[in-house]
Amino acid sequence: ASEGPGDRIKMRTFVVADGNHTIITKALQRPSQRTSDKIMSIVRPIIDSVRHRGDAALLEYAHKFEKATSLASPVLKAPFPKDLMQLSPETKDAIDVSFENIRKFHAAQMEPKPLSVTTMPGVECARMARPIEKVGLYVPGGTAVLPSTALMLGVPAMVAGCRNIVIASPPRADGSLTPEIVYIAERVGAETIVLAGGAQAVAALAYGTESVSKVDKILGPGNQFVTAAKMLVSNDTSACVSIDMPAGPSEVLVVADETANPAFVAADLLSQAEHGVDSQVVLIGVGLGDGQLRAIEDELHSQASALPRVDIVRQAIDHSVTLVVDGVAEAMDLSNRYAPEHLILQVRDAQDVAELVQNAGSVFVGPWTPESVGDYSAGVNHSLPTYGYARQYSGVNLGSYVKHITSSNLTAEGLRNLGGAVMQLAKVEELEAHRRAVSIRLAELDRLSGT
Ligand code: HSO
Ligand code: ZN
Repeated sequence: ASEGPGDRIKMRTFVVADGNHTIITKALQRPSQRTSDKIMSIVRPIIDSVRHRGDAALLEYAHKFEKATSLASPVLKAPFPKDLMQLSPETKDAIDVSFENIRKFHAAQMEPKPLSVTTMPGVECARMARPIEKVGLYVPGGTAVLPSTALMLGVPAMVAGCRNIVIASPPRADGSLTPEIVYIAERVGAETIVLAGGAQAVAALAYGTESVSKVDKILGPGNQFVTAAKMLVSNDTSACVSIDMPAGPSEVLVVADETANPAFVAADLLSQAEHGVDSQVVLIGVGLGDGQLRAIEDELHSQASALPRVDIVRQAIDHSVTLVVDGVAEAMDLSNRYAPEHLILQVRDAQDVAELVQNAGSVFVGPWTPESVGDYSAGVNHSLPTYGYARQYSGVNLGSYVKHITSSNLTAEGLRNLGGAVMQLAKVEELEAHRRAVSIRLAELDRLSGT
């Protein structure tokens, strides 16, 4: 039954030692996601109409979905007008500090020089990184404006040296865009801002329009329509576009022992819960007794009740859980199984415990590291794998904006050393032209050396 305002905001609690194993496995399952046929069938015609009617379709959708009926053009071209980026000095400073930290951390991920290995005498294999030329960055609107996402996607694109950066973000109902996003777009050197959201924005990035350049890769989080559209365009070979990763609702897992401050634990859980009704938050208490659990519960309720977004928080907390385990190893085992987007460690010797992490998007270590620092300003990226994809995906990083090209360079000696193996394998595969490309050269070498 759904609770009314005033009811206690509380997570369900299970003690793992009580043998609730099926309950616990179930509790750690994400709510099933709907990338259903229904969503696909809404998204497909939108993509088609942007693909075929370009800017006109984009504009119609902005009028229809964002109610931005006064919007006259769906794109802004650089240089962006200064009056669209009016910020308070405090906000500008905060963006500048964050920008610099994100820039530093991602610049450090740059490969200093091409990798080169001599695999055999005369056989040199090399690998070099090159920026993806054109990237499309989706910055969501919706229940919260997220200029921080423009930083997290735009700064690494700039550092990697991407030549064309196109930012897409839904306009507000008055047709304008959050000035923070315009300011960040200018600082990262974006060429265009597309005033569009949802599947229509993704389609414009994937296929291009009269005024939007078609991009090579689309990055950024979004709702189910954005996710569905990213999946569809990345499966269309005629678009020849890739995407960053599958996206799902945001989540956090906090591991806390008796050294943790209950108010901090509650605050961290709530900072993730306020993102959306489908956010999931998990607390794993290590050896916590009833008194300590109660202290966290009390904090959770009282802090949540005072939040402007309490209604969203209440629904997110409704499907979230607390698990109580005996030891930190067991806690990390559960955490690795869940593979959280964000993992917060509020335990004794947190830095040592961090060594036990196998699956997580980003880890926040110790009592003075709330997730918020990574969401905005520390330097790490906040575009991270959700929904258990931290098992196989990395969060957005410099590597997300580059591809690697390999090269081989053989000397005559190298070809003499390697030719036999190549010719033999070509023979096995019955690919005679492959074999001859080697034998013809070896014959020439023999001729030159007069043997
Ligand atoms: N925690 C979110 C990112 C974000 N938080 C943006 C605040 N603004 C998903 O990683
Ligand atoms: Zn956040």
